[in-house]
Amino acid sequence: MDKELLRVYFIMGSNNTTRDPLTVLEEALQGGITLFQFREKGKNALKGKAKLDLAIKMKRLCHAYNIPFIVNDEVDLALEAKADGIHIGQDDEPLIHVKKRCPENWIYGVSATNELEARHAVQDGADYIGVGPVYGTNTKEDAKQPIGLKGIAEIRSIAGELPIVAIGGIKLGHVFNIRKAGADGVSVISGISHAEKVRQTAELFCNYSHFTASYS
Ligand code: 3NM
Repeated sequence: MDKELLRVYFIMGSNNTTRDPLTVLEEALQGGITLFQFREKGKNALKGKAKLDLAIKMKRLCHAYNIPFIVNDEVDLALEAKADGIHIGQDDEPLIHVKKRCPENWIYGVSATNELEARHAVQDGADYIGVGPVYGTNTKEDAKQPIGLKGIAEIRSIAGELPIVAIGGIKLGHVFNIRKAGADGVSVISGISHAEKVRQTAELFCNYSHFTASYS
């Protein structure tokens, strides 16, 4: 995959905002996010048809802005919504199984917290690795201990040419150091979905991430 897609990877479910999630997503798209992941999990998460309907609406919106639509964890939902890819965690169905029942041209992402998990992700043929949590986060209930910038650098050295994206507690002020530590971009939930001005915040994330890339 083109690592530029990871520059600002926005993730959201309906419970990551108190506003209309489609409006929030559209504002983030207007701000220039480069990839989107639908992650409908946790308290008050939608289920069944309501979840699929939202996924399809979000996919259409992403496609109107030429941005790929990725689904978190749920392979069947991703297939039904005709997503562009899937992101799987360490506790989900293994990537090699998932790949057997999904289109070859999809984007396949895998989470890794340490070098061993990253090594497996590379061996199993991930297109990118989501590395984290870099900082503390309140968004993911079962988040592991933060791995910091050192953790990014360690996984960068394992990943070789494979694109990596940092996740967990990322705010605007972190972007420079995260990119310098070797990540190709930042994955953000609350830093964008809870922002007072979503479009402008997404735009700043894009500018910061772009600036660091050209600076290094
Ligand atoms: N995965 P926020 S941390 C979804 O470490 C997710 O794999 C993580 O949300 C991991 O940007 C996380 O609001 C939550 O901190 C990210």
